[in-house]
Amino acid sequence: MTAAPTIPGLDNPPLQRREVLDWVAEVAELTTPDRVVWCDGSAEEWTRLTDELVEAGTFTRLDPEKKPNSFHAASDPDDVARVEERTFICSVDPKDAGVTNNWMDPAEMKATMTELYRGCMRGRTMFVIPFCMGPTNAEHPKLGVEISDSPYVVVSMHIMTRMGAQVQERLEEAGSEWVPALHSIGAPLEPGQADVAWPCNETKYISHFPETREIWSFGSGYGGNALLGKKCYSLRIASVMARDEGWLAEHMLILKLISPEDKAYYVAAAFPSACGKTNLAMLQPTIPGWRAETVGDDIAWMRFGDDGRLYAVNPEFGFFGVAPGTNWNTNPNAMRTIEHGNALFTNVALTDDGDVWWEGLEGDPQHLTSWTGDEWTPASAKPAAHPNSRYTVPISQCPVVASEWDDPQGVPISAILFGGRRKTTVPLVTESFDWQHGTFMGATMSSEMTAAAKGGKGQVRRDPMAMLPFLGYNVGDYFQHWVNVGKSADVTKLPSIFYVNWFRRGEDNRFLWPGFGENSRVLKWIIERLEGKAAATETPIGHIPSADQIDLDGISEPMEDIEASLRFDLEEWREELPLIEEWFDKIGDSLPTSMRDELEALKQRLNA
Ligand code: SAT
Ligand code: MN
Repeated sequence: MTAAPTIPGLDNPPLQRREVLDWVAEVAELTTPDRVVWCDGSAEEWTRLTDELVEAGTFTRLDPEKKPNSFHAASDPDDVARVEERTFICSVDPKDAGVTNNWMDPAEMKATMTELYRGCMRGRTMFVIPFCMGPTNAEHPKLGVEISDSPYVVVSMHIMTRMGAQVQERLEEAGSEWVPALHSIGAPLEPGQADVAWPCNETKYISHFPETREIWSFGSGYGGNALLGKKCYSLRIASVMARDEGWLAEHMLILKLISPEDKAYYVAAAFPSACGKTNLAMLQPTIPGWRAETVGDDIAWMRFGDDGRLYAVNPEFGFFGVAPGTNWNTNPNAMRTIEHGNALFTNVALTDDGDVWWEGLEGDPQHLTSWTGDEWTPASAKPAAHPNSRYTVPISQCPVVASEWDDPQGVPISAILFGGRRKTTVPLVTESFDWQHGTFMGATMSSEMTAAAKGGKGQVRRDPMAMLPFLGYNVGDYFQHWVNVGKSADVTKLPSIFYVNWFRRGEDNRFLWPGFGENSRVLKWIIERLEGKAAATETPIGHIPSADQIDLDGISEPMEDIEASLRFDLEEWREELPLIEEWFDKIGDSLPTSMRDELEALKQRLNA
């Protein structure tokens, strides 16, 4: 290792951990930034960086009367979502990446990316961001250090992670595990070259090295590609850690439900990106007496506690929610969280009076600046906000955040929900027969694609446990891991598994189920099933309630729509079988026999 003493800031680190210092020096020498800044996560740092970003034209400060301490950013129009075709799992053996991931040999990927990284921070500041996913006082904290040349990333990490000085102590502990996460936007500046508001590179790589637990990202500044603590660490790398250590790292929200008798239940739910996880996580129940609180909206780490129950922790510190469609009706608690300020809005529209707007938000703006910086009026053909535009806000500001959200013990999960976005076939709610059947439901989950990833919008694809883009290893081995987790547990303490679909449609394409706050009715039925209090009908695909078995008091939708949303349709399910078969064939040899057995059993039930 050679130090690069000529780079200002490099030689004055606030921490001593040798491996971290060596890695930072090595990266600085390769990427040759103008200076190095060690991030402390302070309010002063936030102010300095947001001021600089306003100065640079990347941020617009919003009117503090409307959104205090909040900013708007517009990305490059080509850097607006995760790039799944540029995301790689670089395991030593290609088999370990499996059929659902792009694979490249780790040495080859490192050689390629090293050349991209060479000199890539010229003219820029290299930020060193120590962070911790999950509470810093966890028994085994999940630490990381992100190096990034994007101040937008630093500001976002302030909101989304525990970072800076607060993680220092744990990082200094000899032997504590930490993940090096290297990020560059890949846009060096020549002397005198003017910068652009959102620098990035056409060439993008989001690479994961599961054996060495490293992340290398290049070319994008967008959330999922650049905030490496989120999907890259907390799902792709953590899923590998979880496989090796016997726990689960999942793309799930964590919701606390409180019954009229004041009994608390915790539910974890997996939905693909942009399918309403954040809305469900902040649900405002429409049924009297029931309350809901938020523990997490995107990621759940679940491990068994000493009492044999499965406990979930949210590794994140903020919400990175989809803006379009969010409003005082669909998600009033998100609106209140945002109103509080300290928020960052990316790719939404700007109003003429210093506020933000997006499709679906209240108000009837007659003139806006669209996310592309163009003038927008109601007559404009293009949307004012990008469909994957986002708000980034601290969880702690959520008015219904559960007091346990920051507890390193986590919360005991009673039910796990899997859900996709399907116009047909999948009923509003189905209860699995047991853990293995529930695993099969998760394994065969399908959804119409959304704007959260580039390309393919609307296409139905299998998205097992909503982890398709986030699995750090072979999907077949992942199903086996789920089955193993069930086998290792006391069945009486395992969460029950349910399959839900809020998105079923009628003939004229209307939604059959009202969704949002009304989903509390489905949750109530689920809780009553756990308590042995609710009835259901057994069908070939699982237990389904009839309309009169759900509390529909006060609902305004026509009863035939509700009934249609709950319907098990034999013909549709017979049509689904070859699609499941095709999916399982694609997985090939690594598919556990138990999943083939479940498919056979389903076939027999459907043909009985
Ligand atoms: O872009 S992120 O991956 O962070 C959000 C999402 O797609 O779920
Ligand atoms: Mn997500």
